[in-house]
Amino acid sequence: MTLKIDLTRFKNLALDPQEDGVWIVTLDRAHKRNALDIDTIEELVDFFSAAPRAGVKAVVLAGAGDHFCAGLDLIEHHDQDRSPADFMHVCLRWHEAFNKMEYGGVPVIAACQGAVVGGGLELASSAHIRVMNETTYFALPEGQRGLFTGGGATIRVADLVGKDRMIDMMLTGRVYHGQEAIDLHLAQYMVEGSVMDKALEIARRTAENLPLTNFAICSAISHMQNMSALDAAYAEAVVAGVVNTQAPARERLAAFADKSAARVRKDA
Ligand code: 1HE
Repeated sequence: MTLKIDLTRFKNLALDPQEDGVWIVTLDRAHKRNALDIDTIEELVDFFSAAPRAGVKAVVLAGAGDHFCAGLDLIEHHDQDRSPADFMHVCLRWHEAFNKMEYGGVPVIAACQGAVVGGGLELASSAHIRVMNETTYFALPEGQRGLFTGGGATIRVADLVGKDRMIDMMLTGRVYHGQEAIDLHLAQYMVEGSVMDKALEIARRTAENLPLTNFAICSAISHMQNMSALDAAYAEAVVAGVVNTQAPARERLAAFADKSAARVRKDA
């Protein structure tokens, strides 16, 4: 069953489906540096809930303007003067959106320019691949704002950079950019120039894989990281049983056998 995504429902996200099944999803609040208000989070929940059943083969997630995302909408948070229970529920919606991204089975490539900070880094770290350039910088300014992370940084950012570095980022406001950010796994690709061009190139490449294979890569690995090694090995065998016997894989195996398939080369 293929869902249809109603483009007219989205106001804070600009959706741009390409012919090859890659969708460009842009946080479209440049005037607020793409800060995440509750409406944007709900649109992320809607889009990433539908994407795996709507034939979306890969997503490029970008921010309009010079910055990827300034994190929590601090003005909305201030104006709403939320109760602890209210903000807990806000955070649970963030988790809903970001878990749909990480566990949904559709490759998400974040095109990270400018500020990727606070909740913006929580969003980017829910993507499977992050591309950066010379303008990109990563930080967790929550500590300086009198706040704490609430969108999964204690899980995903700590996983990327290590608990000790995350604590330092939050205590001191330390900012990472350039090669150091790559070395810390905050991004996997550094480009000169357009992060969008590189993110699209990567998305198109991933979209050439079989959807069920991408589903396993962009869902099973994350799930298995949450399991004991014994359970993960069992789950891996089950997933491989399903994926590695899928009918379309037979064509690819036959192409390897008859030597028409590309070989793995060091300059590929
Ligand atoms: C915002 C936000 C925001 C900008 N919420 N409105 N996040 C932060 O602490 C980052 C806060 N933002 C910044 O440090 C800077 O704005 C930027 C480095 C991202 C960009 O600087 P700049 O000079 O290009 O823009 P600006 O002049 O600071 O802001 C332009 C407008 O965007 C301005 O609005 P205007 O109506 O006065 O024009 C800003 O108010 C608005 N803006 N960032 C609301 N974040 C689930 S818990 C997650 C915890 C967090 O994420 S804490 C947030 C951390």
